[in-house]
Amino acid sequence: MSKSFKELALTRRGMLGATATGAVLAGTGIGGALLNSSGTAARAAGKINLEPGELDEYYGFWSSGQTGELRILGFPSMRELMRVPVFNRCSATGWGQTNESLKVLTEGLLPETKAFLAANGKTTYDNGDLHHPHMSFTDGTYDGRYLFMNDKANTRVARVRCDVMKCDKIIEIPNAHDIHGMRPQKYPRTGYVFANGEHEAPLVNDGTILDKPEEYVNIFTAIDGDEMKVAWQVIVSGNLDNTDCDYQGKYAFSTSYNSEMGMNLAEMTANEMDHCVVFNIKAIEEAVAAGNFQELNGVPVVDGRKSANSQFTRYIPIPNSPHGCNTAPDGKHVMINGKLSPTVSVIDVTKVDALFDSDADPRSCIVAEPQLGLGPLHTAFDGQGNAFTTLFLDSQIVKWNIDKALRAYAGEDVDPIEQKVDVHYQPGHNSTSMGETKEADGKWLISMNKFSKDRFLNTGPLKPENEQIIDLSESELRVVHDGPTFAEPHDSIIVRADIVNPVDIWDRNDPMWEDARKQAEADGVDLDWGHEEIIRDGNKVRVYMSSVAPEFSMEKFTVQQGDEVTIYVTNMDDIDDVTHGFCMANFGVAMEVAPQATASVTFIAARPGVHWYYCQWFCHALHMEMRGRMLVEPRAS
Ligand code: RUQ
Ligand code: CUA
Repeated sequence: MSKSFKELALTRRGMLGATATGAVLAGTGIGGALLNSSGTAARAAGKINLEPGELDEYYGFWSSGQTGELRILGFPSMRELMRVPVFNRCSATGWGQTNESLKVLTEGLLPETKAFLAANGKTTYDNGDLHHPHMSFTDGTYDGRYLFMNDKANTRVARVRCDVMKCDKIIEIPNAHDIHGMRPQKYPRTGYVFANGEHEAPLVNDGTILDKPEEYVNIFTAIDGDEMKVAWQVIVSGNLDNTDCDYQGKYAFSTSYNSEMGMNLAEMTANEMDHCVVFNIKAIEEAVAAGNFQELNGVPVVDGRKSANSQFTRYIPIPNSPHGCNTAPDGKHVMINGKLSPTVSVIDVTKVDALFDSDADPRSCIVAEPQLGLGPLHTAFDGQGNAFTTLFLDSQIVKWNIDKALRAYAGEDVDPIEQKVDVHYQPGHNSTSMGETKEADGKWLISMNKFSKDRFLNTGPLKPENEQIIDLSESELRVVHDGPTFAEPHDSIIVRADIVNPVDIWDRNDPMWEDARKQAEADGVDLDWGHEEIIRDGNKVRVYMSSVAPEFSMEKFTVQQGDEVTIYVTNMDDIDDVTHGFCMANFGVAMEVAPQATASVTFIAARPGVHWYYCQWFCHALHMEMRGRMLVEPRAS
């Protein structure tokens, strides 16, 4: 199977010349025809090429894969608006270096991880693999409170506050390994964030059991999204890939490409059928409330393996190494994308009760299984009864009608496939505007293609990915925009702009700056304009200063070689967009200080001499003059 997977991709690649040329020609011709007098492409769904100063209709929240950050785009213009560092180290903002970010990055780590990092001379990981960003829900649609995202590389889940667009919590998930699929609960609200551990390992992974795969398990986790604490976990049979949940608050669903529990490719792809696990949320909650669980690393864990015969899970056989898991906005159907099978299996959630209540055949909840093409990975929706599935191997998006698929499965002679569109090339995820909510509006679709090959100027062996937009309001679907992106967005969500309302300046009392405020209070420092204080506390020195463009309140300060210096900068500007920075040259220290924030950074003043600090965010005509000196007195030896 693996061989043909590769061969198919190569064959497809060989055929691309003709396809690509055709698309380019079509693009020029039709695009030209669509230009209005001002040269702007006007479309029924809205405008892609905005006039200078025009705003987008949607926010796009983008993952960045192994870059580890969250990206904010304007959609459909695809203009990148912001990068929010999460699992990565960010040179511009000081994320991973400021005391505030280090707290977020370290406080949720498990004790053994802290010890492991310390042995490697670190306090935190500085990489991550962020695949799936999803917004919190209330009553089946986005509520603008939080964004949640996974880290496959280091088994974490993070939360970004939508009011300030900064990460405020990161937790490491105990017992599980390598969080991949992740979705927030849709109803009644988030609530839970469901997270799949993808890779198998012994339940207690302390080295006692090593090369005995028959004793490995996999873990499904429900996180309390308000508290950012693990609520409970379920041991499952097989591994876990992607997940989604229903619109009723009863079930979550996860795909498994390795029901075989294989450790190599041949073993993992041995069976024709793998499965989708259904999690019975109420049954699990009841068991946890009744104390029927085993506690492991402070977390209630229940056994949902096939052998446990519990009411916690059911296993629905699905062909063949399924990947994506997507609930339709109709509130009724969950699409399981077959990957090595050319099919998408459609689960009817109203038929899932019977699996638990009367032990019905697990496949009895499958109500359609259309053959769509090669390599179906993910499905998106227009809210009008149509589904759009990415075909990785065919390099296509297939539009198909859900109702027709149901009828075909019931025996009627009807073809559910409406259209296939070539994309360039090898799509993974796709997303539609508001498509994973009950408010799917059917306007736009983005295809997130893993390869761009010949679509952009050559950047050498490492090429960007290509994200292509399809205007769903056109009767004949075609690609209307190419967008290169850096490593490696997997997934995205497209959110109506009115749902997202960030603030312009920080609240001085924001929890993000709480530690700094408390320390200032303890030191008797009033964090107001003009404050400049140096508090000496043994070999610890705390330096407090404020900033108003284009000045720091302190033009110089003196410390001794070897002192542990903490710099607190309060940005007293309360004007929209006047962000300052603090960079201590040749100390590897830099941070962002946005309006009304009090950011802090700590370092050892191990170098004697004169050292300049400067504002590294352009803030004023006299920004270059916004600087000062740190004088480090040599220690008498
Ligand atoms: S996965 S290309 Cu990490 Cu979302 Cu499917
Ligand atoms: Cu302050 Cu530049």
